[in-house]
Amino acid sequence: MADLDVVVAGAGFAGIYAVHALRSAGLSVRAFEAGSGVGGTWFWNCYPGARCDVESKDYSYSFSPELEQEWSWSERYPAQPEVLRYLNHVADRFGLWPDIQLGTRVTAAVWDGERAEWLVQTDDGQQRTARFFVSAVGCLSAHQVPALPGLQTFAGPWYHTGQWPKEGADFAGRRVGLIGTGSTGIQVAPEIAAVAGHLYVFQRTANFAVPNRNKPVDPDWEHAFKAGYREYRQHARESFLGVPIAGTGRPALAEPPAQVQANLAQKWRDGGGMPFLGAYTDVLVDRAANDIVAEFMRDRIRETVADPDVAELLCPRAFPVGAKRLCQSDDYFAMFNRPNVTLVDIRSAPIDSVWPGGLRTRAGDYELDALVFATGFDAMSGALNRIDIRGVGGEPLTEKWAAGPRAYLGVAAAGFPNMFIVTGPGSPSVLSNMVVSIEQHVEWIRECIGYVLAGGYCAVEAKPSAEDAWMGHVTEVAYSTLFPLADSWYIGANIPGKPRVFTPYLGGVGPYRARCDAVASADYEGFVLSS
Ligand code: NA7
Repeated sequence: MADLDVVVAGAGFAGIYAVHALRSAGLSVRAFEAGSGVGGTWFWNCYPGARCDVESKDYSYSFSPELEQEWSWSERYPAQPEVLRYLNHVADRFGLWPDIQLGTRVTAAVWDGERAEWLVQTDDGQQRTARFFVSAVGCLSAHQVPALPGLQTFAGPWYHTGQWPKEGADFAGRRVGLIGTGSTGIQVAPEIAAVAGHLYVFQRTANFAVPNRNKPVDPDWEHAFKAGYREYRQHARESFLGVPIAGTGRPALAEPPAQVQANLAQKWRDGGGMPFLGAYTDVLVDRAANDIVAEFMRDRIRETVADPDVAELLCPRAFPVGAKRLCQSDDYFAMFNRPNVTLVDIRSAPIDSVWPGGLRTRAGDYELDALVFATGFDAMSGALNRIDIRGVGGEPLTEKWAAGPRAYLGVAAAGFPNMFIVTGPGSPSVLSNMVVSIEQHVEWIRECIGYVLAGGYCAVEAKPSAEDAWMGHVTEVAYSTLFPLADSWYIGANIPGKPRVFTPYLGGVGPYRARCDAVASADYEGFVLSS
């Protein structure tokens, strides 16, 4: 008999809720978390300026009406320390600590077909058996430092934003080089510029950013909003993105141009990426509509950045707006008006190497005291691939995923019985409000495990044919949009040598939930249940 019903890998938003939900269903559960605290992404990404780009009222658990009423967010968009406080509060409030082992990384998980259980190993030398293995390792946990020749010779400190030191980094008066201008680079840059002697931003690809218009949460507004929280949450679950959005519901191309400009200007004043992109129905599927929005955004850069050459270099042109994660910042572009900030184009003159005193590009040397990498993650599959996971017949997951990550409904991989992946490849995950998608997956997994146990089965496994059909559908939906036109981490393009497979499901959170529910109602159609 297995030691546990379920081992959970990770204790971020997904792992925390998995422990609570599975334990509440009467199962014995143990979560192993590599960090010395809970929080996952929100534990590791503690760089200055780290902030969620989904509003706090949306980016929070809905499973407990009491929690929802008790907790008060201080800002429209929560900063990293507040998200971390919230997750610690959840762990306290629901008494989860006894079932979460911190500072312990899952190193291997091997399926034993004879015993129908997983043998899970951790880096402290433990071996635990469990009937089910639930991955809650997150979509953006395997950080990526580019292999720059000479990095080890650099005389100063260097950091990756996804592994930021808890004690912080001191940039006061220093010459700092920042590589990466994605969501993270755009958040951290103004914070560094505010204290550094000089900040050099090394830009390979210019990026779009909308204003946050972040502000404190007004207590009267909060009180009124919370009165309708339950109904709001239901709308969120049924919505496309996991956040109810009031768009026009019309295509931009069908509207008079002046009206489109006025609407976009209003969304710009309101702030926020999802409402801005969601203003019109055709922005992410029709290049002509997308170009209108992209040009509107380039105009905002031109009117913000004083030096026209710098402004032009900051104008994104390499991909449709929204096809890479839309960044949010109130002060990134204006930062380039500071005398202590220089934008360096490493598209035309790429980085050659690092030398002890700084960075060498093909155009020349930059003297630097510190380096910051905001270069992103091996997304979607990276964190799971770093665990030695072996399914039926000892097949490694890395081998199964050699041509790209895949899973039936984005939650279960054929050949890996009794294993579930919260927000796995092929589910809405990163292209939705993660908390809504996490709750949906955890609850679906809880029901599935309940079904297996109640039916006296020993294993549930996705059929290869169901997985193939599902991933075919994921691809088909993705290629009906503009998303595949960008070299994004959604498609694995940010990792040299990674197969180009569009991984998140773009069919919408509400329809996806309905599909998962239909599969469950049809006695887990597409799965094999074995006795
Ligand atoms: P992203 O969005 O993957 O951005 C990484 C940035 O780093 C991006 O500007 C990259 O340029 C740049 N990059 C990556 N590798 C290199 C090398 N080798 N040389 C120069 N520049 C490089 O990561 P983030 O952390 O910003 O955001 C990840 C998600 O976290 C975000 O989408 C939110 O969902 C939260 P590129 O564009 O590839 O030319």
